[in-house]
Amino acid sequence: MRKRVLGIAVMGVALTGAAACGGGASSKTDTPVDETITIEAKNVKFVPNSITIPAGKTVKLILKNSDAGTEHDLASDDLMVSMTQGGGHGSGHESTMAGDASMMLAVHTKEGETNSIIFKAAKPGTYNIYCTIAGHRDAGMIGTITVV
Ligand SMILES: [Cu+2]
Repeated sequence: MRKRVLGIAVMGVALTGAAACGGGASSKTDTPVDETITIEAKNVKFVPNSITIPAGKTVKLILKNSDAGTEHDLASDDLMVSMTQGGGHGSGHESTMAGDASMMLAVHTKEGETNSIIFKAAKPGTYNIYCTIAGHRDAGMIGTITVV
């Protein structure tokens, strides 16, 4: 019984730590966010594999890689977004686009790590997402983001 409580507490700390570690020593954590969504990359699948976000609002998308031994990313060929924070290829190389550039949605995580991006999607619609790591898309690592 006590062990279970302790385990949950430790996990909470670990998650908080991972979320706080955005990759830069002085990463901006004060960006106002309208909605936060977490997608887990697990067993070469997105969980959930279908999300809905509000158009024109600031959305924080957290990609949590729970698979040992492989990196994952989440990318879209057709969802153009204004990136406020994050993106690029993980730790150290945060894109600092001012938010006026339209770029394709992409977030990358190494095994066991968590990364996030903050962005706005302007155009309502349903967009495909997938993992660009070789073989993962064919293995079913696909999904959709619906902007409403
Ligand atoms: Cu993958």
